[in-house]
Amino acid sequence: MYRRAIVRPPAANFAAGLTASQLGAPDLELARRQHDFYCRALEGCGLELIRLAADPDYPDSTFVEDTAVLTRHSAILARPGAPSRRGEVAGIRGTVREFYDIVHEIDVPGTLDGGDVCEAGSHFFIGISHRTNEDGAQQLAQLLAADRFTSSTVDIRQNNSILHLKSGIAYLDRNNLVVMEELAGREEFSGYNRIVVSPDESYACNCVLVNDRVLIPAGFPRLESELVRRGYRLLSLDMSEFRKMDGGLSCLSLRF
Ligand code: CIR
Repeated sequence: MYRRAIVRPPAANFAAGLTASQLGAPDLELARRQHDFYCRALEGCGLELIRLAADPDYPDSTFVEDTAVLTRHSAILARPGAPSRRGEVAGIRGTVREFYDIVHEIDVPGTLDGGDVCEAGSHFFIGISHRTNEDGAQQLAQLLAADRFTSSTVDIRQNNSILHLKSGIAYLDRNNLVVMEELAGREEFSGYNRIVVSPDESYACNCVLVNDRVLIPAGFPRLESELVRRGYRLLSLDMSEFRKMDGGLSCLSLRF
């Protein structure tokens, strides 16, 4: 069960963030409204929100998930692979320390984005991407091992359609893994009940189980019906403006 989540609304210069999506510029007002709905959905799932102030020094800082990995034992502050995002970690360190006694940090030369880290019960998948390097993944794996978590890496550097590992997979519960078609055949995922998502719905792979609900981006009816068929209760959220900035649903919060 999650009790809390850290969120940060988009800043006025949100549109100046990194993106390769070619979906056009985001509408700031709409992004703010979508963020409000997202926050209300988390509260509706029983979470207390820790709301950070918008930070115009970092236009991508609304994607708080990339700055840390929070487990039930400790917090690991990430070291984002994009130089323009590295300073975001300083903006979350104090908040993380308020809630965690044990706070580790990924060090040079490691890079790690939280969006590349997928918790699946007591196992963690760590994506090696254009943001997370092998050194960062190794550092995280060692920190997790000290807390008796297992982990394995998944190299997604050849999968150009996704930015982070969690753009293409989501672990729900009961061994159920939502996975984009392109990654579904990977040996790493063979032991899971794979819910395979077709390419036209692959943005919805980035969904997240928050207590008794699955939060899912709106507009992906086949994945929705498949999840409902498997007994999940859904909350669908319009994510259009975050998608324009390559952001998935999970990256708007750090849940713990
Ligand atoms: C970036 O390129 O870093 C941001 N514009 C989007 C980050 C999205 N984060 C995520 O999927 N975990």
